[in-house]
Amino acid sequence: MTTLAAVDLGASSGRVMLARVSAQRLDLTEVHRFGNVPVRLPDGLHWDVLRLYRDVLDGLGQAARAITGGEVLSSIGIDSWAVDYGLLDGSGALLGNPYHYRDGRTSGAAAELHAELGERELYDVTGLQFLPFNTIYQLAVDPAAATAAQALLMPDLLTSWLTGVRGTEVTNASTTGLLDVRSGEWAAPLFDALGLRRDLFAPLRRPGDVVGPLLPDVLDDTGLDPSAVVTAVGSHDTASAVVGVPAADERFAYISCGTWSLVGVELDAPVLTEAGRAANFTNEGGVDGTVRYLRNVMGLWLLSESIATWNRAGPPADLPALLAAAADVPPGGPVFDPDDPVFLPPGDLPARIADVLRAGGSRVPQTRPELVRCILDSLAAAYARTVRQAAELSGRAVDVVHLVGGGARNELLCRLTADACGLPVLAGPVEATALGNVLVQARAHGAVAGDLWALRELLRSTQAVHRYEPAGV
Ligand code: ADP
Ligand code: LRH
Repeated sequence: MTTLAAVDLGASSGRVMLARVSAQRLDLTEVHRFGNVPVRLPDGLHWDVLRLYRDVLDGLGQAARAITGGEVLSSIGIDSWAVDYGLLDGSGALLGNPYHYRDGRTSGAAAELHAELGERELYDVTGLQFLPFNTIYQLAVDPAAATAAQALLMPDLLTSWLTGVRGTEVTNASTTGLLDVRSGEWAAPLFDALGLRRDLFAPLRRPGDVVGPLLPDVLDDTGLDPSAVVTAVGSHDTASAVVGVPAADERFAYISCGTWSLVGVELDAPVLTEAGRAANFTNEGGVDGTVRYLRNVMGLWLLSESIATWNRAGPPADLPALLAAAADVPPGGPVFDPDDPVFLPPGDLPARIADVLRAGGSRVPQTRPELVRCILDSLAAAYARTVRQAAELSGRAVDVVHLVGGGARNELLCRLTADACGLPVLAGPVEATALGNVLVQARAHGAVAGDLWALRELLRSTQAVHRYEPAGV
């Protein structure tokens, strides 16, 4: 049995999980969970990266204390949300607080870059969907980028603080808009066009590569044994989440359902058609050279930011109670397009949803449960549309939809999704990302063997899923 730790940083919360893995066993225990609360400064919206690092160290300390007897922690893997980065100066010091992808400074950046480089041409090189906050657009408006010694994506930044080793894990690099989708290497001409050094990002590394041991200060801080190493995983959380999908064969679609909902299929090779580009489908790099052909759907952000809005005005809203009341709202209510970019920035989402509904001539929900139901109906419709498009655009037949992440706790959403898709929804694991993270480490350290299907077989024999049949089938 091998003991491993997964650090999984989502946009709304982070966790450090302890895993015990063998060929027949996969146990996951949460040792530390913490909020990920961004901070608005006069110059924009930032991640509280030092707070996050403090929580990572505290979580690893908890992991060290949770290990008993002769057990040793072999390895640690870190994943986080994509696209964001920290800049370092020549001495390795962080140049300012990393920006949050929801910060508004990139508005207009894409249009300017597209006028210069061409939107189709960019897609043809990178295969990446257009999101206004892709790293390439952030770097284009970042005055420090041209002079910085190095840029590190968020999981790579935390990895470098733990180990002193700098690298860029390739699944996350594929979300920057600066990686060539065919070669899997950095697209040097794009760096040149942006006036960036070609070696701005540290060299690429792959999931399963051993990064190195922990620095002495980290050992002091956490009480971990010096034999522990950090191992690269699918450091883009969605790459790890898709490893953690307990699919039986390739005829599946996934909804990685958290702050965002990432909806698509897993392929062996990118699809770079004009139809796919026009539908804003992306080809993100997965573990073992797989491709995640998917589209971002705005996700449970719509719900969490609505609740945050209500909480600013009164006593805290209770999510399970709201969902129970939303289940009693009759079907057939109003729906809106969750992917309207107006919903991206933080702030009063109920007001923006009402504006969008009004503008489309739809009835505006009058109560909180009605609004929650409207959000969930709209998400389920968007999931169904996107699953259908993913299958059509890729030619991949889909028999089942796996819904993983925090959204798998939302029974109403799972039921509505099964009904809208007309397909069974298999919900869970909730912690698919942490499971995908530990499985890649476990394989790298010899605790399990085989391809992604062998890893998923272990998931299928150890993790509970809940099946939702579509109504009327
Ligand atoms: P991320 O990794 O992006 O931070 P998670 O996968 O942790 O997101 O999912 C967070 C979401 O899970 C929340 O926004 C919430 O909608 C949903 N969630 C969490 N707990 C529950 C619950 N008990 N019931 C229903 N939904 C839940
Ligand atoms: C989900 C996610 C998603 C990205 C977004 C920035 O957490 O990594 O895959 O598009 O965050």
